[in-house]
Amino acid sequence: MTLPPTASIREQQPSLIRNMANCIEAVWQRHLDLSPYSLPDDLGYVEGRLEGEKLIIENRCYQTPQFRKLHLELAKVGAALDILHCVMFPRSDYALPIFGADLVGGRGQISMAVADLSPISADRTLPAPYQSHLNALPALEFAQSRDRPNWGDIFSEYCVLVRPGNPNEETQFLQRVEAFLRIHCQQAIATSPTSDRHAEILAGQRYYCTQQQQNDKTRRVLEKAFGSEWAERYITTVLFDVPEEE
Ligand code: BLA
Repeated sequence: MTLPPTASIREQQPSLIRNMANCIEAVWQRHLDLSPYSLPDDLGYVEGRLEGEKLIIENRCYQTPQFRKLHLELAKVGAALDILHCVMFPRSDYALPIFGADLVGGRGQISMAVADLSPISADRTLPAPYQSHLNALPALEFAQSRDRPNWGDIFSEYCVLVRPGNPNEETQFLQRVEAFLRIHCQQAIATSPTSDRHAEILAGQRYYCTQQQQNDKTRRVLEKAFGSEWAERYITTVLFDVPEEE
């Protein structure tokens, strides 16, 4: 599948967000067999208003034989707030971790960058081949790490949660995301579907979504622009929809 031309708001976002969006789509396209995934009609492209500024949300979604949903979202609130959100949900017959990333910035500065391969197995560890590839990556150096929120027990020991302070730290973050994605796609295509772990996989994915839905910072932005009912629907159907039995 050929991806659509670059989305319009991407050009107006800080370089780390733009570069990361391009990187995510390039790795997906290089490694995976993408087909379209339809969001509810009214939720692909959304505009609202937040404190007098226009909030724009652009979503891109795909699926593949291994992934139920690949979601890349870019959002912008005037000049004040820029967001990249990305989650890769595996299908329930693939015992794969969940890749997730969130970048939040405003007025040229990224205040928070997080990326992880989060385990979903009952023992809450990553599959051994993931661990050996991740252990081989170079050590990271960031001046400002950020504390995990209380719902952040879903994240692995490899989670990067930082405030990047300069171009070198931005590059380190981007390179780590690229490594996560490369390892993840390579592992995913080398993995065979299982028939006996559906319940465990679904429970792990449900817990991941339940915890992410506790992030009040995301909810607050969406509630202020679109109201609480809309925010709840968006969080539970687009950002972190709990998977159904397949
Ligand atoms: C934090 N997410 C945030 C923040 C905002 C948003 C405003 C606070 C930034 C800061 O403290 O500097 C907002 N994020 C959004 C909005 C959307 C979004 C509005 O994606 C979508 C429309 N969040 C995710 C994913 C992860 C994630 C996939 O969506 C991780 C894999 C993590 N976001 C995450 C974490 C924080 C955060 C860990 C910090 C929370 C905290 O410090 O309390």
